[in-house]
Amino acid sequence: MLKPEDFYRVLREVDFGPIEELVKKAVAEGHSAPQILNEGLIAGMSILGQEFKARELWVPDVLLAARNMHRGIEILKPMFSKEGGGSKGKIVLGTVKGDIHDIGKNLVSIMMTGSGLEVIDVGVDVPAEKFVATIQEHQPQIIGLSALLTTTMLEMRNVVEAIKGSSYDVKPYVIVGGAPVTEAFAQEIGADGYGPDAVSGVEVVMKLLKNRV
Ligand code: B1M
Repeated sequence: MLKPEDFYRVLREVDFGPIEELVKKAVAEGHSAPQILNEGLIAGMSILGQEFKARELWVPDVLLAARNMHRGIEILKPMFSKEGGGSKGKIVLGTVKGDIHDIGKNLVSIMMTGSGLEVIDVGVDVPAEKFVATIQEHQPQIIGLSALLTTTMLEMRNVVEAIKGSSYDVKPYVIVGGAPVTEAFAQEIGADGYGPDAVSGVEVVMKLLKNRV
């Protein structure tokens, strides 16, 4: 049984040593990568998020935790990336303008790569025009948007409108996700799909790709 408090504790450490040790110990004990991710790292980060909200922690604490979280995910990455072979489809993935949160987006990227998709990660704070420009540059079947703030999720509507209103003959599907995003919001802004978590994100993409064949 994994304890979120243990992960919370190592997420707050200055050095990588404790997080590496805890994640490796959980792997050695036979926990699966999704289990370590959800019941350990994300659950620990959730405690931290509550303290951040209550102003018991400050931005530098959270930045430190983000660094540790990325390190933990790096260790788990090979366990997710099991499938090889040709690409099943191409997705451009980014966090929308005004938003620099990237832990969730990076997880989505790992899960998608592990499922055989080619992922082009355009980073964080990405304006609508840049997403549109990727259509010509990369010809993706899907564009995936992530947002973590109730303010920046509104930018998703602009991106969807810019893509749907672009002059390209074949327009990519748009899928959205991130903590404040809901299915109802996705429908309201005209997105083609919504993923509440990284695994569902992959499922939605696979379903959409089947439609396009
Ligand atoms: Co920020 N932050 N933050 N933060 N931060 C939140 C989001 C917040 C909820 C904290 C809180 O108050 N409780 C709050 C938002 C409040 C709101 O809008 N309602 C908040 C705030 C206010 C802010 C600032 C404004 C703080 C400030 O400066 N005063 C500021 C904004 C900066 C900006 O973006 N312009 C800010 C800054 C930061 C840091 C830089 C310090 C850091 C980010 C570091 C980084 O990402 N590199 C940070 C962090 C770490 C958090 C919390 C603590 C953790 C977020 C996280 O990584 N969660 C967060 C509190 C919380 O969520 N508990 C908080 C783990 C991650 C795995 O989950 O990203 O939801 P998530 O991804 C999931 C799903 O959502 C889904 O799959 C993922 C895996 O299952 N998913 C998709 C995500 N994208 C998807 C896309 C898909 C499909 C699924 O398809 C394309």
